[in-house]
Amino acid sequence: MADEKLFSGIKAGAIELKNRIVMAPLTRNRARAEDDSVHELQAKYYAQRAGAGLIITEASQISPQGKGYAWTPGIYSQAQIDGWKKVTEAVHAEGGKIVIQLWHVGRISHYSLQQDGGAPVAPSAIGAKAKTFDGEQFVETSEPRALAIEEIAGIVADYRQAAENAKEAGFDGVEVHAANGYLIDQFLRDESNQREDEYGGPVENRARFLKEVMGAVVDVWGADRVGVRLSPFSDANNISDSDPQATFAHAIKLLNGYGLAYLHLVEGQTGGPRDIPEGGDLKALYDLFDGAKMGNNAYDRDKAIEAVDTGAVDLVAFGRPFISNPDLVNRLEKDAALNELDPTTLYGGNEKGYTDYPALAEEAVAAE
Ligand code: 8OZ
Repeated sequence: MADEKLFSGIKAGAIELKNRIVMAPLTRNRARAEDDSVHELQAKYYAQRAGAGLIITEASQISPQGKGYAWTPGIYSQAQIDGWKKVTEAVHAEGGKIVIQLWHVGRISHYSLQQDGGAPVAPSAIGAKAKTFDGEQFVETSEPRALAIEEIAGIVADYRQAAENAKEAGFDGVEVHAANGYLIDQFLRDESNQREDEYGGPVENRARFLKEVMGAVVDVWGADRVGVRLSPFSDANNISDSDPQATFAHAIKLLNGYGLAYLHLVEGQTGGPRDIPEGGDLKALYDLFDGAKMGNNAYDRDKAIEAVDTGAVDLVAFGRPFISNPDLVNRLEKDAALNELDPTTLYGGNEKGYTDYPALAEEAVAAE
């Protein structure tokens, strides 16, 4: 048994983790096409990965309007709640912990994915130069319309209801997805948010939507079962800000006031280089937060052990390694080899490249 701190237990708020290795949220586009619900296939996939100290589910839309890609799951209908119940029960039966990532894509959507075929919504009517997948092909995201101020409370109410639904589905908590150029990130940044009301302008205003969403979700769960994900230095989905250090310092100071379970940061470019731009200081941002810090992006075993040992972070989220290694924690503990990822089965499809990656023991048996 490896005795590095990475493999030791920790409490993130009220959530007790058996180790500090987290399964990052990973979009896999295998929900049922007819109702965006998960089912036995996802229950098996997540249960296989219950060795993680914590699983964060794939991003899950809080409403039909919050959807931006084909076959991503929702958490707003009874069928979706019932599907997620299968997942949480399967993960708990294997001794794991699981939170659901609450998602609204904002402008990263396409007419064809919106319930009424209408425009996706955003803080301002400014399109992203980004692509989405509509079920047949990759398409340019559609021009969004600016949300009327009266509509914003309705979206906050959707977050509240989704948080309630997550409770009914048996999760251990929720993570608010405020990263990667989706709706909350669009409000935070001064390129995508050019509103002239109290949700736009100075950072205090741009962070108002985040604050209202956090308030609603914390109301449902208690702060110690709520985490949040930010990607301060990522330009994922064509997002940008004139001063990300100042924007995210403000956001994190605000978040720190709640006593959340954890702060989850994408370190550098989402799914890309870990580089931080000129004027950016990740440590300074982490230092503004008193609770558990979770780091993500291109960690390997050595880097994760070191980051936890030095106290740079308390938890490390692994993404792609968890796709191809259901028993990733066991493999990291043993310093065993990792399975290669098949990039052709990441998004969409069935059990191939999803629930058929072998664990170590199975591999040994298969090799005999
Ligand atoms: C990959 C493909 C589609 C969506 C994110 C939810 O970047 C996503 C996502 C990732 O946060």
